[in-house]
Amino acid sequence: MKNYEGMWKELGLDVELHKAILADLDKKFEAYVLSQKNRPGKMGYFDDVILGAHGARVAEIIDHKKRGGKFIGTFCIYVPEEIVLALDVIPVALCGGTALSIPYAERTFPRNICPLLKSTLGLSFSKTCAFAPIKDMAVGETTCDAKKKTWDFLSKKVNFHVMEVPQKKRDKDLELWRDEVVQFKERLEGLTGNKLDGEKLSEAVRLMNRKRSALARLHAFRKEALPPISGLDFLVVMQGALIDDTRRFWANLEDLNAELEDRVRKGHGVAGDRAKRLVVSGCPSVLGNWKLHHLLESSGAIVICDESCTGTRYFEHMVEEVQGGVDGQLLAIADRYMKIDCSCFSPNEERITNIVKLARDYKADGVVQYILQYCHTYNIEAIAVASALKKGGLPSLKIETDYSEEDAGQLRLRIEAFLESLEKHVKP
Ligand code: BJ8
Repeated sequence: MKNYEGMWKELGLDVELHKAILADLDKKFEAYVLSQKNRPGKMGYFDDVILGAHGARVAEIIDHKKRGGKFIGTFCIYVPEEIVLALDVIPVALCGGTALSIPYAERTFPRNICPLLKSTLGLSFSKTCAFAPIKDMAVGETTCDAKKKTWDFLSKKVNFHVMEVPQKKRDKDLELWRDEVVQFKERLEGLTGNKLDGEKLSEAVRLMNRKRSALARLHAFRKEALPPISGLDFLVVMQGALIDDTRRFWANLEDLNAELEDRVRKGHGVAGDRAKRLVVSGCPSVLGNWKLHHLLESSGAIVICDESCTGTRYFEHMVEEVQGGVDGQLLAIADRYMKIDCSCFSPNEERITNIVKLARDYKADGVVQYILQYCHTYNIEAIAVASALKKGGLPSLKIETDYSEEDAGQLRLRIEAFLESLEKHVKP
């Protein structure tokens, strides 16, 4: 693989620490992902996306900027990618999935905020995020208290835009969100110096809908009695979806889907038919975080559905293609993003109903609720989720953890006990 040390140095990174973090990620990727047996050949592209995230992708964005384009960092799937792409801006999710950067965040921020946020901040504070020095703007959103207050802090230091995501879904909340989407468009127009063009917006809507459909198709293959792809590999694809070039990603995903279709035709699965089928539901697992999926699948289960932002929440619901100009299309975009059922909404009945439905549709043996430590919204909502699952005759296990490996042994014991209990459970 090409050496990017010179580029990192020029970007002002702490090259030695950056190399240590990448070495740790590569080691985990090798041990958890690449070592899996029976992987689809077309996963090679997505492996490269992950392994090249801090090198090749950064170099590509620098080239884009040299040609006059802009680049923004995001932290959440509420940021409407259609508008970003239509203005020739590259979006990349900057959420951190490594434990190694966390101590650098804890020097300034409280320890009791979620590992995703601390990892993200730590990468930036320790000068080990190659995207940070090249971003023209960062876009945050008000989905949880930790994020909201963090954005206040960061807004004083870098060019930052905050989108207010409402906490309820009444008509007046939708109005507020629509307005937020328009303001975001205006902020991006200011950043790029370009007016949003109707044709380009329609093209971006079609492209993003194609990307979502291809991801939904990939996810649906996992309904098969013998799923042709592991949960870990699905996660790798999703992590790539948040950082890679949209068009290239989509084209490679179509190739992967064609391979999986062939596998299904030949009855070629990645796990035996005795493997327990699990839904993972809750917090996202971003690049660098393969912990839970690895623990589950190396304990003999197969993850057949991800109800998270690195899963269904990212690609559910299409944007309606609207004729007749930018304004109408912006409304349709806002309406689609408002359908995302993050636990920041209250009440959030649709998410709870959706989890039960997904578990049934995917013929799950059980559901694992994945809660990042100190993520209060998912953690508290987990009570209602568990009770709805129980009512539906679906066993569930809640796992609350961080990015460290310290609890891996204990988690494995709990997972094994859960899988054993599923052996005795009679499906309704
Ligand atoms: S839409 S899940 S990507 S906010 S895990 S930082 S919520 S304390 S990441 Fe998320 Fe958007 Fe919601 Fe999805 Fe806060 Fe929870 Fe941390 Fe989170």
